[in-house]
Amino acid sequence: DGSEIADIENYVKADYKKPDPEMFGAAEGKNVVMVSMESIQNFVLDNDVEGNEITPFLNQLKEDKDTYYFPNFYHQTGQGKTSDSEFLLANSMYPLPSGAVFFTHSQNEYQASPETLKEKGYFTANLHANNKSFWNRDIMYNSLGYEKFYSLADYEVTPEQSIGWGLKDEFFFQQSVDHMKEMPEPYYTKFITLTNHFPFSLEKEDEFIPEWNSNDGTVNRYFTTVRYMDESVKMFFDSLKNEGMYEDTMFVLYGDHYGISENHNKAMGEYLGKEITPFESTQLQQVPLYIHIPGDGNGKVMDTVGGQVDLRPTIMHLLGIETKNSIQFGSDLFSKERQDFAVLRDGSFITKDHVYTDNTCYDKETGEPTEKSSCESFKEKAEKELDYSDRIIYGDLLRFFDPKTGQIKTDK
Ligand code: GP9
Ligand code: MN
Repeated sequence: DGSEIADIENYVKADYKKPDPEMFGAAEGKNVVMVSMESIQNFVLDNDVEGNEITPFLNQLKEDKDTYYFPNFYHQTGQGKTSDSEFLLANSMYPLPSGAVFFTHSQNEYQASPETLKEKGYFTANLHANNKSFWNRDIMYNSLGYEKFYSLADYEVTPEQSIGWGLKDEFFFQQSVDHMKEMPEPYYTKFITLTNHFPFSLEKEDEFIPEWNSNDGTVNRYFTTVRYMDESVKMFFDSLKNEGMYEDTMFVLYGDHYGISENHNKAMGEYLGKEITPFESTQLQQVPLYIHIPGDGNGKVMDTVGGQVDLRPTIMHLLGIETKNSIQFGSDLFSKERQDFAVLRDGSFITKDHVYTDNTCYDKETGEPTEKSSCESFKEKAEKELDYSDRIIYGDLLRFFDPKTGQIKTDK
C-alpha cells in the first residue's frame, strides 16, 4: 500500500534541487528534439585516428555560443541498453540491476515526462527505424505516455539505404524531417540512431575516415561509424536549418551507453596510451551531453558530474515546468544547489573528487586508490537510490502516488 512509498517520497523531496532562475523556462514553448546517439563515448570527442578527426561536427558544436556542453556526464544503463537509457530519460528512475525494465515492467504505472508534456499541450513522439516491438517499445511507449511512434513501417527502407541493423542514419534523419513537418507544435521528440551499433559495419563509400589498424577489428571500425554518425547529425541540423525548423527548437544530444566493452581493453589501452584500470573503465562510461538552444547565446561548459537520470528534471525546468512534486532520482543539471554525483547501474559512482568502483575508492585526479572513508557518505546515497528505484519498479509503487498534488494516495 501507500506506506511502502512514504520513505522514498521523503528521500526524494529532501533531495530536490531548486532550478537556477536564469535557466528555468529558458526553452519555454520551444519544440524539443532529442537525439539518442548510439554507442558513443566521450573518448572520441576532440580526438583523432592517425590524424583524422572523429567527431568534427560534435567538436564544433561544443564551441557554439548556444550550446551547454557537459563533459562529466555518464550513462547509467544496464542490460536493457538503449531501452534503459530511454527509461532513465522519461522517468528519472534507474533501470533494473538485471534484465530490461522495458520488457519486465511495461504494465506498471509510470508518471513519465511524455505524459506530463502531453497535458501541457506538447505532441510527443519517438522516431526509430526499427521494428516497433524491438525492446517491447510499442507497449512501453504507451505506458510512458508517448502519442506516436514512427517505427520501421513509417520509413522507406531499401537495401541500398541500409547497413547492419537497418536504415542508415542519414536516410533515417532525412525521412524523419518529413515526419516532423506533419507534427503539431510544440513537439517533444526523440530520434534514435542506429548505424553506430556493434558490430559497426559500414560500406567503403560511406566512410569519411579509414578504419584504425590495431588487432581489434571492433575498435578499428568503431571510429569509422562514429564519424559517420557525426556527419548524419550534422546533416540533420543542416536540413532543419534549411526548412526553417531549427530556430524554435531545443536540442538535447546524448550518448545512450558505451560502444566498446571491457573485452576490448587491450586495444583501448593502445589507443589511449594508458592501461585500462577499473578506474579508467569507469571514466570511460562518460557519454556526450549537449543542450543546444538556438539564440540563447549564453552557452558554456558545465562541469557538474551527472547522469542520464538527471535529464528529465533538467529538461522540464528548461521548459518552465516545475518538478518538485515528482518522484525522481535525478536533479536539474543547472541547479546551483546540485551535488556532483552519478551512480552507475553496477553501483560504481562518481563524485567531484572521487570514483568508486570494485570496492575501491579512487582519487579522481590521480586515478590512484585512496582511503575508503572518502567515498563512504556517497556510497550510502548510491545504494539507497538504486534500492529505492528498484523497489518502485518491483512493487509498481507509483500507483500509490499522485503527481498532481505530490501526495501519497491514502484511499487504496
Ligand atoms: C535497437 C537499437 C539498438 O532498436 O535501439 O539497441 P541496443 O542494442 O543498443 O540496446
Ligand atoms: Mn544502443
